Amino acid sequence: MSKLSFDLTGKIALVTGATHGIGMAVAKGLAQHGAKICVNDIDDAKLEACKEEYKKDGVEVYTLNFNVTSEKDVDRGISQIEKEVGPVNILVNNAGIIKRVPILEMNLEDFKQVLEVDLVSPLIVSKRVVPSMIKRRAGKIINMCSMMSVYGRQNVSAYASAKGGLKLLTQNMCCEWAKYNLNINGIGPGYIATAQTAPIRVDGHPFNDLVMTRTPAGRWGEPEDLAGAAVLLASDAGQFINGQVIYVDGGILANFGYVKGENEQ
Ligand code: NAP
Ligand code: GCO
Repeated sequence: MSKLSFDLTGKIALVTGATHGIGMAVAKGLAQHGAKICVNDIDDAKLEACKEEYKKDGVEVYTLNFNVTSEKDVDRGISQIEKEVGPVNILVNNAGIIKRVPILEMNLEDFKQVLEVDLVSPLIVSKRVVPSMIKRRAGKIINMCSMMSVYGRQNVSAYASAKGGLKLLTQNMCCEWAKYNLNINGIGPGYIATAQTAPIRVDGHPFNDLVMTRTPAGRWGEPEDLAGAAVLLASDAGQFINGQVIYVDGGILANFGYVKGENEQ
């Protein structure tokens, strides 16, 4: 049996929205295995600041500003990467937003904005990158899904609708593009300690208590916990994984929940 290859040397990866958080950790993991990293954001200050963060781990990133919800901006951004770095071999659709509002209080514009960023933009960026991957008969797409690709919960209707849709979009991309030797998969993080969850992670917040009781591993995930799944899905070692979502959740999806104070027996 030939040696399993997790080597990404010579590969160009675009990780959207990776100036911090999960995207940065995933990008650093891909870089550790040899990939050249491209990072976009919509905030020039964050793009500038992230270079130093990446450099601390020896990673020289190529940064550029484009908005993943705009087809025109995405075309400009990908054309710039193709011209200045090379064709995208690995695309991680990581950029995302969340709005925590009860359905009856959420205005339509906010609902649509979440869908635009979390569901439509992975389609926009993938559609711009995939023709070149098809021509080269090689490419990896990783869509950043969520626990909310499987579960609902109060106040995140737009986000859950988007992430549930992203799971099925991932499966449909697989159905149409796997025959060209492309791998399209998702990662479903559990509850991860980033800026996005900071408001619900404060000590004593009921949601923090819920995560601690629902997560068998008994902790919030760290962004770095996601890098291994990304390297697997981006590498030849994951060549026959397609249309899947790998949940990196400390056991949440396996667990109905503990009764507080329950004895161990
Ligand atoms: P985060 O800290 O909010 O980072 C999201 C990134 O996306 C930011 O860099 C943001 O840029 C960027 N972004 C937002 N809108 C954009 C746009 N229109 N164009 C380009 N970039 C845009 O979130 P995170 O916690 O690292 O999460 C990253 C991904 O994992 C998201 O898709 C999220 O839904 C998903 N996820 C997170 C968790 C969790 O527990 N944290 C769990 C499951 C899934 P700015 O900072 O400039 O706005
Ligand atoms: C929330 C959290 C979650 C996480 C993640 C879980 O408010 O429910 O922010 O949605 O971000 O998606 O996988």
